[in-house]
Amino acid sequence: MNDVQILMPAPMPAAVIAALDARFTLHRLWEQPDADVFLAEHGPHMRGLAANTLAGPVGPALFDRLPVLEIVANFGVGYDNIDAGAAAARGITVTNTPGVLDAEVADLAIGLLLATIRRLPQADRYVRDGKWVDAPFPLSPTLRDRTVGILGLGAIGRQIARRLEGFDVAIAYHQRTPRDDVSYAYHDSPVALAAACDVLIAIVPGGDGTRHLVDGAVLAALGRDGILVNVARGSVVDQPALIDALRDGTILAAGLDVYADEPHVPDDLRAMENVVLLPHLGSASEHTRAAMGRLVVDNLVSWFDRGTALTPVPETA
Ligand code: A2R
Repeated sequence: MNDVQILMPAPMPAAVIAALDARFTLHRLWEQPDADVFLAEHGPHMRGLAANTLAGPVGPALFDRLPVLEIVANFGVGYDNIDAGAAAARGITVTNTPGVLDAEVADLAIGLLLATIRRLPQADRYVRDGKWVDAPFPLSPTLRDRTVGILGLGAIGRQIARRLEGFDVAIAYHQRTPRDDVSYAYHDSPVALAAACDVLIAIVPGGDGTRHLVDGAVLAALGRDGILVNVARGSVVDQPALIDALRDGTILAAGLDVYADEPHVPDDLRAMENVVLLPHLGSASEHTRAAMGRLVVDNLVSWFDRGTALTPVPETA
């Protein structure tokens, strides 16, 4: 099995590297003094690629340099970093890590919602800054009596909805196809959903199909008491429009885990008191990252042992 050459463009967890080292000949591109020179010499032998968002775009330009590539195993459920259509056209299978992170991201979404609405990070800063001895922290907005809209009731969206059921709030959703297995109110566009709710949680995939799905019109429909939580991808929200909406009171507040140009967060956002900003933590626990890593390894092992991938993305299934 060690004659199978696997390329890893950017670092992954040590356990993934160790497991791949044990089964394959793993090439760490980031350790090469000149990636171009390395790819020119060794690219033609790479049959597998272990990718993550740090790897940069995985598409035709890279595929051209890897002519016998059979599989791209992505570390993450979102694979907007990979041109899956181009992979499919070349017969390359792409896998992602669905299922193993749904609960973790849903937990994070609920935490971010509560942190945003009850202003928990601001309150923590208040205590640390010694202000409590002078005056109580100002009263916060509430989750009580709100309708929460979920944009994308997929695997993670449904886990968010299940958790929200315990909070006694009304739940609504939008995606392109209504589900027949839930009783939440369906709305046929993002604007219609935003108009019907006062919390909007975005949890759709990134990529061209969802670019700026949350734009100025959606934020206006969400309204002055509205709260946006984005745990999807930064590309899903028109970030300049969001900054305007937060600044001029079009919406009340936002909880953001993802941004247009990570890890760069605009100064405008960082200066605002009505936002809670996380550094893309969705699946970032030791437990869940380990599970994701095992699935990356298992996909590669299954492919090269049995010729089948465990979790191919729909475009290449
Ligand atoms: O639209 P549908 O019926 O295909 O439903 C999918 C929905 N969705 C969209 N909704 C509205 N407009 C769109 N253009 C659009 N494209 C997709 O997003 C589906 O219900 C949901 C995605 O669900 P899953 O494929 O199960 O993804 P999962 O595992 O929940 O993850 C969602 C994303 C990842 O791709 C990462 O970017 C992020 O959450 O962590």
